[in-house]
Parts: sequence; C-alpha cells; structure tokens
Amino acid sequence: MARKIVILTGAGISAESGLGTFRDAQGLWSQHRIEDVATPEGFARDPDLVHRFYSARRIQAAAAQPNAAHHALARLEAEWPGEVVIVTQNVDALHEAAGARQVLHMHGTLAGALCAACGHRWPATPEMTPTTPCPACNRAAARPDVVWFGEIPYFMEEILTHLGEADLFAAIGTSGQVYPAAAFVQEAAAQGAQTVELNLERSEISRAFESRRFGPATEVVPAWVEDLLAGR
Ligand code: BV8
Repeated sequence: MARKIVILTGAGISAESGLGTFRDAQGLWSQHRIEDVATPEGFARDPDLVHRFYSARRIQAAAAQPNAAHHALARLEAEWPGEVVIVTQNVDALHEAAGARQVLHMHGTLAGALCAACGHRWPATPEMTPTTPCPACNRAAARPDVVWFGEIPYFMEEILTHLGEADLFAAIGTSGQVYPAAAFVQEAAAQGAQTVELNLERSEISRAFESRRFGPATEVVPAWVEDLLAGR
C-alpha cells in the first residue's frame, strides 16, 4: 500500500509568487501589529483597518500565479500512488490554482466572507468594508473568513486524523511559530511518520524533523517531489 503523505504549507511556499510572508524582515506583520489586524479584538476596535489589510491581500493574492513549488505538490498528488493531503496555513488559493485538489485551509481563505452576526458564508468581493451587507441577514457584520489568533482553526478533527495516518509528514515554508500547526510534526512523529522540513532556512521547529532540505521552495520542492516519485 503506497505511503500516505501529509504536507503542511506556510507563507514561504507563496513567497516566490510575490505574496508577503508574515515574519520575514519586510513581512506583513512588520507593517501592522498582529493584535491590530489578526485578532477579533483588533477587528472590533478598527474594522475598517482590518478590512483594508485583507482587501489589499485579497486583490494581491487574486493576481498572483502559482509557482514551481505549488505545481510540484499538485504533480505529487496526481502521480503518487497513495494519498496526498495538503494542509495549508495560507489563505491564498495558489495550491488550487496549480491543480491540487485535497487542500485544507486551516486558517481560512481570503476568497471567503463570513457574517459575524448570522454565520452566513459567501464568496468575498475583492474590496470588503465594514458596511458590506450580509446577503442573508442584510446586517453590516461582514468579516474575512479567516481564523484569527484566539479563534479555533478549521478542519482540526480531519487534520488530526490525517496526521495519525501519515507515513510521511512534510512542512514547507513555515516558521513554526503559530500553533496548533507548529505542533503537527510532533503529532505525526509520535505515531511513527517520517518527517522532513523544506524551508529557506532553519525554523523554530527544525530540530523536530528527521531531515531538512534548505533552499527556496521553487528549487527544493520540485527536487523533493522528483526524488519521491523516483523512489529515492
Ligand atoms: C488556537 C490569519 C485554540 C489569516 C493566522 C503560547 C504558546 C503556544 C500557543 C499560543 C500561545 N499564545 C497563544 C497561542 C495560540 C496562538 C499562537 O500560536 N500564537 C503564537 C503567536 C504563539 N494560536 C492561535 O490562536 C490559533 N488558535 O490556538 O485556538 C485551539 C488549538 C487547537 C485546537 C483547537 C483550538 C489560531 C492561529 C491562527 C492565526 N491566524 N492568520 C491570515 O491573516 O493569513 S496566523 C498567520 O501566521 C498565517 O496564517 C500564517 O500562515 C501563519 C504562520 O506563519 P507562516 O506561514 O509560518 O509564515 P512566516 O512568515 O511566519 O514564516 C515564513 C517561513 O517561510 C519562514 O520560515 C521563512 O524562512 C520561509 N520562507 C520565506 N521565503 C521562502 C521560505 N521558504 C521557502 N522558500 C522561500 N522562498
């Protein structure tokens, strides 16, 4: 039975598509404090700032193209004889744009809108504002359908099941600073999965992996996929 591969991706896999990461020098958080733009309290305090932060990213992400790393993971999913599951912390749609099908967005998506009043979800318009009415209840309570700090990530039960069944766990382009994603490597290793980290440089969780491949994602991810498909 071919091995099951579970892959966690972070902002680093989309960096070469031109989308900012969070914690690199000129990262998104350097322009904004996390508390102000990625927490429910920050949204309650200044919904206009938060909507402007996410509208700018939504428009940028919609114009971005998947890179060789996204395409390599889509190729792995198509050609690997076993199951491949991509769990992403990213809110862009570049995995899907590259052709990947089993993608779990644990921190939500820029493409989604959520009504904070009635819970209705609908496709976000590029520019959302605090007065964007909810199509279901008509109240001006629209927010990005993303998971902020202090909120519960999506698909956790399904993700933990996949981690329990993984023969191979890979983390790609994540600094390993945000939980619970940063602890997935421990979950996978605890039940015997092989673990590999693909990153530009060492991360907070590098030492938790059996092996590491350092370099830009557009180089190390296609090489890694090539090796897997060649049985190396
Ligand atoms: C929760 C929103 C309970 C959408 C985001 C104290 C200890 C432990 C935990 C906590 C704590 N205090 C609080 C917590 C919990 C908290 C947390 O982890 N805080 C941290 C700061 C300590 N977590 C939460 O609140 C989470 N919820 O815990 O609920 C619970 C838990 C379990 C089960 C049920 C309930 C919710 C967290 C979600 C927050 N929302 N985003 C958005 O705006 O995008 S987080 C944000 O950071 C993004 O989602 C992003 O994906 C994520 C992680 O960042 P990375 O993807 O890793 O990106 P980063 O910039 O950090 O790193 C980039 C990496 O790429 C680097 O390593 C770099 O070297 C590399 N790279 C760069 N260029 C390249 C590259 N690699 C390859 N090639 C390149 N070219």
